[in-house]
Amino acid sequence: MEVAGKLMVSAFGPSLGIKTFTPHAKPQHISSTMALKGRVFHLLQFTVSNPLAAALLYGLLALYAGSAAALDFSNSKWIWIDNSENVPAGAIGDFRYDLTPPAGQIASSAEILIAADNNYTLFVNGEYIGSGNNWEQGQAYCVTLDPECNVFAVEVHNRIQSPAALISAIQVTYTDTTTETIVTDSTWRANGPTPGFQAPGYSDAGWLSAVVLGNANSPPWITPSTPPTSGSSLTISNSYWIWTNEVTSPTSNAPAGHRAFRKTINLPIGQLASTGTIVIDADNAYTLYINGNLIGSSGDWEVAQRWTFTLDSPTDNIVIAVDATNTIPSPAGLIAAIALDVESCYCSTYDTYITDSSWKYSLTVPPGFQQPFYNDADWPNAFVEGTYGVQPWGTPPIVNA
Ligand SMILES: [Ca+2]
Ligand SMILES: [Ca+2]
Repeated sequence: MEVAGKLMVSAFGPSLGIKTFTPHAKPQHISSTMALKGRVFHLLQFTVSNPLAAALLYGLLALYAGSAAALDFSNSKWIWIDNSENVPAGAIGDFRYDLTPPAGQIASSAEILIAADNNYTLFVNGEYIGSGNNWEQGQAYCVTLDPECNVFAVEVHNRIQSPAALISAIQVTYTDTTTETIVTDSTWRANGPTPGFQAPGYSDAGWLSAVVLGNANSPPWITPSTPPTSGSSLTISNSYWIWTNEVTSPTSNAPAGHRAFRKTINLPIGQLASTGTIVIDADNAYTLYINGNLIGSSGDWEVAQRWTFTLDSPTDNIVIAVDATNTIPSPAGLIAAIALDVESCYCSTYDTYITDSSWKYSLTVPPGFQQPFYNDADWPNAFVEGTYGVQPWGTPPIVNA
């Protein structure tokens, strides 16, 4: 018994810090000493009576170590630009984190988990990555990093006079497959609204340290949920209703007619996707295309549809195109969320995208607009009407199409 116990400690103690087993990820280091200590502590609780039991335990603990390695918010802090609990409506906080790899390490990719009170826009190395509007629901992104210099930049917008904050956990993977986890804390830099702050070359030397408002579960917040790990749980609860500049609010009347919307997703270098899931709803009707292929249509805004799709071949360029119709002068809107199965990537979660102001629209539906090569460079950005739940639409349920 004593021998088996010692075997486990000597086999697990060091090796837990070297390899974990995540189904969708390459072997990774666990860089968090706290997590490591936590696991070793658990390990010492076990006593075994024979080598077979020890072997079984070894397997179970290896699985445990793998599952516990999934990225979450548990070590992240809610941060803001000051310690105000009563942030004005419309206030903006800009945040930056400059990643300097340890000596001799070359950055490869990052899995980013993020949520904000209330709206965030995420940039990596100056490039728009994604946005969200629901502090209770985290979103995940997988990005390819520059070998040496990387800047994570987030703009957060407070909706009404209320607390405001950002929370994030970023797992950086280096080319030797070791990982490092960065969390929001006072090492992030913070400032008020700063045009161009997301550019890698911008100097934040004059910025202050971000102010830590509390742990992930500190009131008035709760720990944001982690995003779906499969398309079957994808929702639009984190998405925005969008339309054209013909509306000024979700309840204003838009003219009747067809409008075209497009969203181009360019996956970072080295990442490809060929399958995914989309949840979509439109007032009053939509016809959905992905990379030129007709996916489906619906004419009932009271129910959203979940479609799964498979592209002809893996690609790093995915274009969502929607012909959306308002049947009579009345409110009009389009809302969607897309989850892509990203391949050839260290990250183990889906990449998720939502309808937001990065979508483009046209007041006409030009022939071929659904093709990936169609040039929408002169199309304007969509008008954001509100979040899922806003009237007049409320919370349409999702059915599998
Ligand atoms: Ca708020
Ligand atoms: Ca309508």
